[in-house]
Amino acid sequence: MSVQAYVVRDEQRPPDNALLQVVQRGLRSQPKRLPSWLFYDEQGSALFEQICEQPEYYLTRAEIALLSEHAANIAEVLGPDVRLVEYGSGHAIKTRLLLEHLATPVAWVPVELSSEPLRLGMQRMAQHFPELPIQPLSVDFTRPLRLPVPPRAPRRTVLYFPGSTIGNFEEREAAQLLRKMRGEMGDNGGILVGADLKKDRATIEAAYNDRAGVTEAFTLNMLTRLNRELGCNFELGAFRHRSRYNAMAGRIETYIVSKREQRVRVGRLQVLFREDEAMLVEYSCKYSLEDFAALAATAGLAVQHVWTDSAGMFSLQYLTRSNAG
Ligand code: AVJ
Repeated sequence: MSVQAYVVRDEQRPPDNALLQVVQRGLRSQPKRLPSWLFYDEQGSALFEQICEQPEYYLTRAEIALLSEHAANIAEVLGPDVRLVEYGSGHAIKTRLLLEHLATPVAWVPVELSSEPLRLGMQRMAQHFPELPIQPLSVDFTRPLRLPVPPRAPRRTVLYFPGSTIGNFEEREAAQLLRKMRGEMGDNGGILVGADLKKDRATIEAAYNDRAGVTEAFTLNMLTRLNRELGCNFELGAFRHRSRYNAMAGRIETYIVSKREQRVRVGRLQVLFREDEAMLVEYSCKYSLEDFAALAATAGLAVQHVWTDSAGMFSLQYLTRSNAG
C-alpha cells in the first residue's frame, strides 16, 4: 500500500510583513515559540509525506487501516446525500476510501489555503470520481467559512478533519475550532475528526524521532524557510530537534534547541539563544476516548461513534450537536 501522506495546511499565514511580525513576536516571547504551521512550505510538506512513510510514524498507516476496515460502516452512519467538507485538500487514500462508500454524495468541498496542493487534490479526486461535484474553498480553515451553495440539497453536511491535525491545537484552541465547526455543519450536520490515541511513551516518542532523521529534517526546515523568506541567518548545524512526550499534558512537545550560545538576525532584531535553550515549535496532543469526549462536550458536541484501527492506535470520531450545546 502506498501511504500517500496528506497535504497539510500550508502558508496559513498573513501576507509578508506580517510573517516577520509573527516570527519576531515568537522569538521575543519567553520561552521562545514559533507556530507549527511554519513547517509547511513546499519542502516541509514533502518532508511530512516522507515522515508518513517512516516505520515509526504509525499515525497515517493506522488511520488508513481504520478506514479500510470501517469505511462501509462509517458511510452507513453518515447516511446518503452527504456534503463532505474537508479541512485540508484531500488525503488521496483517506478521502477516497470514504467517498467510495458514501451513498450519492452531494459534493466534496476541500478547504485549503494553499493553491497548489488544492489544485493537485482536486485533480486526483476528479479522476477517481468524475461525477462528483467539487467545490473548492481556498481559505484558512481556522477562520469562519462561507460554504458554497451546494448543487442540490444535502441531507447532512459533514466536516471531515483527518490526520490528527487537531492535535496541533492546544485544548482551548481545539475547543474553539470545534465550536466554529459546529456552527458550520448546521443542526443535522456532523464532524468526522481523526484523533491520535494515548499509548506507551516509547511508541509515541519513536514516531517523532524516526531513526532515518526525517522528522529532525522536517523540524529544522523551519529555520531554512525563515532564512529564505525573512533573510534570517540561522546556522542549521547549530540547532537540533527534540521531541518528548509530556505524559501529564498528554502531548508530544517538539523543540528546536540551540547547541550553543548564539545570535540570530530576524529582520532588525538580533535574537540571543543561550546554550541548550529550547524553542517550542509544535504540540501533538494525544487523547484517551474520555479526553476527546470531554473536549467535544466543551464545544457543545457529543461523540456519536468512535472507530479505531484493530491495534487501537488511532481513532476517528463522529461528533454531532449535543442537546446541551
Ligand atoms: C500533521 C499534525 C498530524 O502532529 O503528528 C509529524 C505533524 N510533526 N511529525 C503530527 C508532525 C512531526 C503531524 N500532523
